[in-house]
Amino acid sequence: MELYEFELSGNCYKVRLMLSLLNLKYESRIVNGPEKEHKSSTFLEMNPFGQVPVLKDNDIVLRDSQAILVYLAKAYGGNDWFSEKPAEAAEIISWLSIAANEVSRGPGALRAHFILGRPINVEEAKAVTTSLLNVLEKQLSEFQWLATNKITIADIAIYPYIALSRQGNVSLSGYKSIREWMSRIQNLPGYIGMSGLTP
Ligand SMILES: N[C@@H](CCC(=O)N[C@@H](CS)C(=O)NCC(=O)O)C(=O)O
Repeated sequence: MELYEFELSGNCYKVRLMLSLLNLKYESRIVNGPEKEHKSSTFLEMNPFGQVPVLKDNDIVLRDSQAILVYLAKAYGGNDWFSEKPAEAAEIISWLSIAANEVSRGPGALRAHFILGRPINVEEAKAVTTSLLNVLEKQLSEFQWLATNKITIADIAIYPYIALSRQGNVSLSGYKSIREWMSRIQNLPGYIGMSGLTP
């Protein structure tokens, strides 16, 4: 497998983490962001949206970190990480949607603003973040994992930008259950981190 990625992207880290938890070998292809390699015609053939991550598995080319998690779980995760039960599958997918929406518009946007200087509406991103963290805290004070009674790709989809939230000037000090959930993830066999993560 080949992973086209930016080193500092939380969405790319999400895929690296999943590959590592599944003990899968892959080659990292670092895409040259400053030179806009992700907007080149060769790259746009793999992902017309011009974004990383992209995962190639032989002749299968996949874009979008959430979709890649689904693929890895189904292709290589056995019966772990996803669920065939309709209600559980829907619950997992609802968290994948939250990863692409609230997580991205909240802690993801704040991090991009404070470390990369991306212009955003800071007040709006902070409000999205606070309401997201409150929902996560409540869920995780009642359950060990987000979607089912064991870890799934829902947890892996949400984890990176929550664990990186300190880089967006977001404090998790008032969120005990979220911090305990993060440490459960950090203790998984095969876990890998990235720079900037809250220990
Ligand atoms: N929904 C996509 C979002 C991907 C995304 O936003 N990628 C960013 C890096 S984290 C990117 O490639 N940005 C460059 C651009 O949009 O031009 C996913 O989850 O993979």
